[in-house]
Amino acid sequence: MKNAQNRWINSKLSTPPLFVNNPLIKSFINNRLITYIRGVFFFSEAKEMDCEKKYQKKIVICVIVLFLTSLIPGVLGYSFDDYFNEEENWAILVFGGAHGHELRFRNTTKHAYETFKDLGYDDDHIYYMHDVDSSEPGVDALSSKTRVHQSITGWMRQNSDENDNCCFYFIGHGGPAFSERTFQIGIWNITFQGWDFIFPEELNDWIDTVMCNVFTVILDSCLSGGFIKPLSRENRIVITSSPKLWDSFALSQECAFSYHFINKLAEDGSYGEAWMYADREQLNLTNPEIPDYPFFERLGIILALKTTNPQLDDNGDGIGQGRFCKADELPTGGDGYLALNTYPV
Ligand SMILES: [Ca+2]
Ligand SMILES: [Ca+2]
Ligand SMILES: [Ca+2]
Repeated sequence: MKNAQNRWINSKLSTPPLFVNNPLIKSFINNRLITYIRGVFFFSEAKEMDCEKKYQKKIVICVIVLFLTSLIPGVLGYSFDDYFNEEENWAILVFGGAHGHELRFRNTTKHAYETFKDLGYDDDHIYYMHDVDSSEPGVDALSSKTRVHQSITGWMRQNSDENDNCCFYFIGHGGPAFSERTFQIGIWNITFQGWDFIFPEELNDWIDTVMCNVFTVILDSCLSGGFIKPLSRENRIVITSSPKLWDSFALSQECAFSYHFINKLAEDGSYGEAWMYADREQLNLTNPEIPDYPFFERLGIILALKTTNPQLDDNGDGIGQGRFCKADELPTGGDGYLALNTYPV
């Protein structure tokens, strides 16, 4: 059963058929086909009604004019998509791997998956990658850099079109990539028993291949703010649990940022509302959520959580918003308008 599922997944990840991306065919389908069909029906109805020759002539002229104007993009505004193209939502969830904190990462990714399901996503609209356990409910594949790459440039690119919304949600470790002079997120590759790293520029290149309405990237990892500048684009929301030079922290059972963020999404919050909620709730931390460590360790965690600083950019200028030790309200600094109005469903 699992092998059959894997074969199906592999087929989901294959390159899209040529016609999907052929601009000429897409343009014909989107802009012209409906017009031609309407013209032909119009003409055949007139013939059936057996109207006078002079009217038939006028109808032929009308159909020709209709045909010619339909060649000018956007003039008639009747689009195949307007009638038949659903607005769909696609999500990729990645549990990048644990190095310690396994339970928290695992719980967080599961929490995200179950919330997306409760919100109405079916398994055909979620691609869920897990670091070591492919038997977890809903898991499509074990995480690897290749899988992440293929899930975006294959599965998501093949499925999404211009009126759909996409989300890439990463939960795991992040840090500096000194040799590349940038930042990275880590993907544990169980086959090779080692870490793969994804850099912001390549993640951006992969996401750029996806056609959609709004693309939301959520990164819950240390130093994830380092991804904001390279990922920033128009119609793209970039949400990170921390700025580029600060860590992200965990509660007793889950990653702190995502725990609150996902809880707000579950209450039908938008991505922007969920970001504000997570920012505020981390500052309002209550003791039962803190791991049951000795006093000074607990104190350290409380201080760490109170200095968390989630970031958000959605206006494409490469600059994220979010202040240390302060609950931020959106919109601010030009960001937040898109995120406040974009929902997972
Ligand atoms: Ca669509
Ligand atoms: Ca910005
Ligand atoms: Ca803040």
